Amino acid sequence: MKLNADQQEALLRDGYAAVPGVVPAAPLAAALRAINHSLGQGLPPADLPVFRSRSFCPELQRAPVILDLLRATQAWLLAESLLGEGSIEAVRSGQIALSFPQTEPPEAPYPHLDGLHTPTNGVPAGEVRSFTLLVGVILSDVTGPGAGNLTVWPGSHRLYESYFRDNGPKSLLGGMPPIALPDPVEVTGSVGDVVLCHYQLAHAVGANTSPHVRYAVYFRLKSRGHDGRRWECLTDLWKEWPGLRAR
Ligand SMILES: O=C(O)CCC(=O)C(=O)O
Repeated sequence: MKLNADQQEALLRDGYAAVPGVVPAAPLAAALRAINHSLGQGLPPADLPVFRSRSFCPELQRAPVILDLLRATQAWLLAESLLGEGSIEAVRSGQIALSFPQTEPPEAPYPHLDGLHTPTNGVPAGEVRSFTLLVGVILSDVTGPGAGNLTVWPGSHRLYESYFRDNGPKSLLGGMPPIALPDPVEVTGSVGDVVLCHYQLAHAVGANTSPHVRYAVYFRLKSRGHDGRRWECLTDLWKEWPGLRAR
């Protein structure tokens, strides 16, 4: 399974591409069942800030029922078509990303790159835990805005690449590059769709003023040896993407 020409173009230009109908019904149902069972055990309110920034249902993050959404489906072949067959480090956990309906008025989302220290995300200060490709599996329909959508700033990956070329990649240790970004887009999709994002794409979770919980699972994939190349990748966006460079 490969991206079609439009999807490849979207990934290059915008930094993300949505691919419909990648994950079949059985693994989706198994994952949702496990997640909902876990939620039925109760959510300790004190843990919510960490759950939001790391993962809900932490006991499931390494469970086959979650990992199989990626490793036992075409999602893995899509990732290999981009990063190279046999070129992806083993993926040992997924992030169970839930967005519950809010009662307060929506606020504008704040763009971030993953792997920068925050008080709740477990990343130590002074480190950047980058990766290559974010694979999002949509577990509940997100058909319009305001439903806890993955929100992205299209093209921000290229703007940041220029910024890091001018200011040095380690400037990221000081926080998000202070540059103006284009308007954000709330990504929509249906159960079983996959969203592929370049690491360097600014993103956030959007407000959820819908009546429904938004369910998604995210996997953070590294090209083999990424940690040794992480700073170079910030100034050379497609260094670890032979499937896109070869087009
Ligand atoms: O929940 C989402 O859709 C986005 C989550 C996110 O921004 C993140 O985990 O870095």
